[in-house]
Amino acid sequence: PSAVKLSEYRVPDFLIDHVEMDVVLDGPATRVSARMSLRRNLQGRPDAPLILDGDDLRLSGPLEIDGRALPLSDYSVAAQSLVIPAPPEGPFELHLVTALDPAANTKLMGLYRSSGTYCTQCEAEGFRRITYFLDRPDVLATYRVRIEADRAEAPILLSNGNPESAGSIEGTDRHFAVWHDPFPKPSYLFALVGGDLAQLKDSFRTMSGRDVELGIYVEHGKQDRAGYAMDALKRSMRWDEEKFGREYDLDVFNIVAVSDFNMGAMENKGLNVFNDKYVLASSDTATDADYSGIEAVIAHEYFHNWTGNRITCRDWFQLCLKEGLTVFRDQEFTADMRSRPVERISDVRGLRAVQFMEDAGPFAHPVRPESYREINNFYTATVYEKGAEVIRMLKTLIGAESFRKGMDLYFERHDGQAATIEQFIACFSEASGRNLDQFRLWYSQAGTPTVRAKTSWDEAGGTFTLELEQAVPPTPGQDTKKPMVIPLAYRLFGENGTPLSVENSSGDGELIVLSDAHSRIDWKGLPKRPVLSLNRGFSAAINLQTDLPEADRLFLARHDDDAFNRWQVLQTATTEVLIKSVHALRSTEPMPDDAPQIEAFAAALAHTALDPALLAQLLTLPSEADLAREIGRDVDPDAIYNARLRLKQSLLAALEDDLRARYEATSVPAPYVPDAAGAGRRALRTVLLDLLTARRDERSAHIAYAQFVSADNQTDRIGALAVLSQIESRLREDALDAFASRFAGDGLVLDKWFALQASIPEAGTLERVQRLMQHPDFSLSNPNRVRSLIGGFASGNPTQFTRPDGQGFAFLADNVVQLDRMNPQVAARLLGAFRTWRALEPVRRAEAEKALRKIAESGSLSADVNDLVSRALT
Ligand code: B3K
Ligand code: ZN
Repeated sequence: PSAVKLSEYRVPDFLIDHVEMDVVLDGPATRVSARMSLRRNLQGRPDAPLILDGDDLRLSGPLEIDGRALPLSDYSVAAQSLVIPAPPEGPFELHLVTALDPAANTKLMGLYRSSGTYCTQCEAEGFRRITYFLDRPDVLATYRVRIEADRAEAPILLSNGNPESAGSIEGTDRHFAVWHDPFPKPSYLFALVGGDLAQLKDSFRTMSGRDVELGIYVEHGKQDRAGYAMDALKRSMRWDEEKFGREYDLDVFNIVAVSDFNMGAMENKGLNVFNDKYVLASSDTATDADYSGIEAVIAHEYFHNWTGNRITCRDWFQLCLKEGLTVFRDQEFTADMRSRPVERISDVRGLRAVQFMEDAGPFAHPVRPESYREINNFYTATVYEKGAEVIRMLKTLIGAESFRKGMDLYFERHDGQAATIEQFIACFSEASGRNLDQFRLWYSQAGTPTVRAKTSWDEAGGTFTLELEQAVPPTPGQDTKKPMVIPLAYRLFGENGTPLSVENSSGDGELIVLSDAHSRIDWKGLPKRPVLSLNRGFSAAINLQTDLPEADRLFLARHDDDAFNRWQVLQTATTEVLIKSVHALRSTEPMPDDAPQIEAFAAALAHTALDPALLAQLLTLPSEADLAREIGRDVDPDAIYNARLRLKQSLLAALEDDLRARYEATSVPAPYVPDAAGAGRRALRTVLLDLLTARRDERSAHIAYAQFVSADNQTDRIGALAVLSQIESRLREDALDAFASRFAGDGLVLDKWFALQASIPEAGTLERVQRLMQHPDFSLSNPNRVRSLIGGFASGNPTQFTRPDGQGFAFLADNVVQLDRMNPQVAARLLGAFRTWRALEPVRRAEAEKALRKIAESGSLSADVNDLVSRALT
């Protein structure tokens, strides 16, 4: 397919104001009748034909315009469109009927069936798989939807908006329901559900006193696992009122959980459809991470009601307008619900592990891309997570008050519209009185900026100087870059850790705004050389290189009042030691001295007042992916793995007593509560268990096994099993078997079991994964199973996926090709594992390339896979 370009955007030639749909759910004989009120767009091309999008559709019966059948000669149907060359000049009603077989829809886009339930997914271009339409986000229509189905098979019938009527169809076993959505919306927000589901009910009174009925629909027997999601929903609704002044606008808000879903969830107006992974939780089946994932995704989809639905995107290039902003909002929500510093650390860890990687490889693209071949491939960490960082930087730059004013202006000015990034940014420059032209480079320039910071001290003049230098690396299609606007929050500390309040030469309070390639900042009149804490809270999404002397680092690790930077200082030091070890392991250089790391960890352990969640973060070594990214080229995943293990072993040798004492202190029996405090304690427990078992011997296996068998909740159980699965032993296999029989038939829980086994860093793992693909609870047609087992291997097992014999790559390649015939989106997602293949050492790199070429040559690929493979290879 040819590329779609932002520069070629044209307003639609026609508009659709209203749609009346009649959907008859009837297995392979399902029919969709659509009556659309169309009119020419006066801003469009005056003589343009009407071209409706369609994908894989079958028309049933003749087309009608204003109630009259259209002669066959007056329209034509092609693979992806329906063209009416000369439609009426004035407004008219077009009626057409399409015939669908939802059960045969394995792409899970459009109308499909998940465990028998009829459901839809329309973003980005799925509505065109239901009916012919102007399937683009800048065509906004109101919808009335009548759904009809067998009452026994589908007692629940849902669509967007408010329920209008319902009833039986006399003389049959069938019934119907009519839904009306008064808010004009683009087709990607359309949704419909029909099935036999259990309902959890609740209600919410909005800030203006309206009562909203809330419903969460799940498979029968799982209602008791939906309570946390409902609680998270109500907290999200309240939070959006309090923090952004946004009130919910319909009489009902429904969520449906389905087990076959291509992504996490979907924000359809008034009817969110969710991957059941982000709804269902009980202490016995879900981990703390699952609970916080549910809280975040429920909030995210709910927040889309204003940022995405009431104000939507003009075109798909503006995707970050809704996604980056909504991720920012859900991150702020989590920070308010849980611990702000812990949320920040874990968000930054995620950003670096995925987005920084993406930005440094063949898939790098701007937050607002300029062209795409397949839009589904742009639901990326760059659009989402970097998109959120850009909003956060904007807020830091203009201040919280102007930021809120800008948001208010945005909601007021663009409500009901399909907007652009330019319009969004204009609200903030008006609200703050600041020119944001240069800031907009964050949307158009790909690549993670590097900032080098050099400090100096002039004793005689009492002047402390900071020299900054920024550079943005070249990325595909962008060789040279301009300097960006980089907001660096900072603080200077005097002796004993007291913050100094001295104006810097650029005068911006405790904020340096770097906007040139080079810049120099002076602080004058200081009695002593201060210690600088820079990029506090990760105020700018950059790679920061500082020349901090060892003494300053130790000082900051102890005294910095920014918890993020306290964590960062230790991470940076640990990363440096680990990289030295990697080099030593691959050469004859001596191993580095890890005494300073041991000392820092000992100090953290001794700090009893520290929040356990924060301590868990401090004690977690940089990941293998983090180290690979820092090393950047000629990466040897085995050496990275061994360097980390070696450091864990030295920490254990030096600190065993402290680690054990602390571990035992976390084991206090307490009833499971999925709150931040409990989660922090359990996270710490598993991090300590991992260190305590670093010898990976039989005794280590016993320690982990003991936690596994005594666990009374899934977090402790899976934490123990994750640690145990890294140790080759009989106990590991026993524990894995016990887990499998306990949760047999529960795919969602077994996903954790699949993923753990896929991540075992041993030569036998590939075979194990292949064997597991035959497991009765595994299925290639379920996206969650594929992601946990195949995705878990490709993205969660750096040493085995990149086996030097190339078999890991070849395995992925074969599965991508096979899956592509069934579900291109899921197949394409797996290719994300290749985002860093060029950084590998030559032997592995050659094998990765072979596998990519094999995919490329396998013929009849989907647009999704084709686009990624060709980008990976250029
Ligand atoms: N907007 C959806 C993602 C749709 C992905 C389409 N390939 C979920 C979300 O970001 O909230
Ligand atoms: Zn979203």
